[in-house]
Amino acid sequence: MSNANSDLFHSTQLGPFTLQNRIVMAPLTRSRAQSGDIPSELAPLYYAQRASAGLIIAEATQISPQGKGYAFTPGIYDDAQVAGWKKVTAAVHAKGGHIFLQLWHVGRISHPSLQPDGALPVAPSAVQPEGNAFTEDGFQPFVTPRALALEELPGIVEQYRHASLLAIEAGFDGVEIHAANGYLLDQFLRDKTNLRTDNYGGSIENRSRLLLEVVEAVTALVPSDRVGIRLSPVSPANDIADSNPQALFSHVVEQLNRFKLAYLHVVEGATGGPRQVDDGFDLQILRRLFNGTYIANNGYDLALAIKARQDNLADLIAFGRPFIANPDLVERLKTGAPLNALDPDTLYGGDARGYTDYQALNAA
Ligand code: 8OZ
Repeated sequence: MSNANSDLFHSTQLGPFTLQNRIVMAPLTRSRAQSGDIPSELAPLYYAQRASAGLIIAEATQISPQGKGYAFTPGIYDDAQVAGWKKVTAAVHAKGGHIFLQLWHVGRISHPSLQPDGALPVAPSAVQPEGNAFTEDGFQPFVTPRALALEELPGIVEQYRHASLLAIEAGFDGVEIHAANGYLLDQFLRDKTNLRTDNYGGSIENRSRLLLEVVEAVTALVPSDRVGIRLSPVSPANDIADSNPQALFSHVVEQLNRFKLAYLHVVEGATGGPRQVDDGFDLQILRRLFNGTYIANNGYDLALAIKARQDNLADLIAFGRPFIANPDLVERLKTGAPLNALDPDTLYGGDARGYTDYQALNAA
């Protein structure tokens, strides 16, 4: 069977959208935003070059100044950022693509130099992560975050609500709530990072509460078939862990079913690393529990993606790094053409090099 016969390359429905194919461009941090956390002038071109993806999930974007944890990432909390994103969504739509925005609060994965007034990053509990923050002055060790007071949690939910409002104003087709990779919502979920003794800590129900409140607030504004969520149940990314991820994430997914979301997007394995998961954790249980579209991500290549569709292990497949180096990734996979190699030195920061200058086959 030729690649093109795989239904990976056939159009499919996602909520109100007819996607051109089942291939998703995963959210990818590129750290090229302008001052004011405004998307790069080159971002409209970068995303438009990749608009043959069935769905683009634009890079993680901070929902507030407090939600920022890396140098040069874009925001979605003020009008200048909305104006910048409008150019991106218009460019993608002009090419017939669909684009969601990933809503991001990093929690403790930040540094005072990236925070308003040099404040401490916030988190469910004052637990210092191992590792370093990517700041404007290079890598600096993470600090012990400040535990959020109970009274502050409605303000966190409000940040997500406001950001989703602005995302729709900016022309995005929908939003993805980033609850993966050890950022704020994941920090609340896990018992390694959430030591709270109020209604937001302790039991699995309590640790899931903030996430579900965020989903409720976002879906009160954005039709739920335009809202997705990303989870990374077994990833150790950003020093995260839980004593019983299967029970935790089964509960989360069962609760998410109430909202009839557009999709569940799962980082399978260690983010950007091995796909093998801890013994005893079965991600397919989450797929079966979820009543909706399941997007699989992490280390997929063409063969694995075709197999995942044949065996019905996923509805859509998200590719990350291959999309950076191959703006026409869909065409290349469909025809079996070789892929451009990724230049690791231009992943984060910098200019057009390694951003908008990767060639498509027909442009070479
Ligand atoms: C790589 C570098 C910076 C940020 C994530 C948003 O892990 C990220 C990220 C990944 O989800």
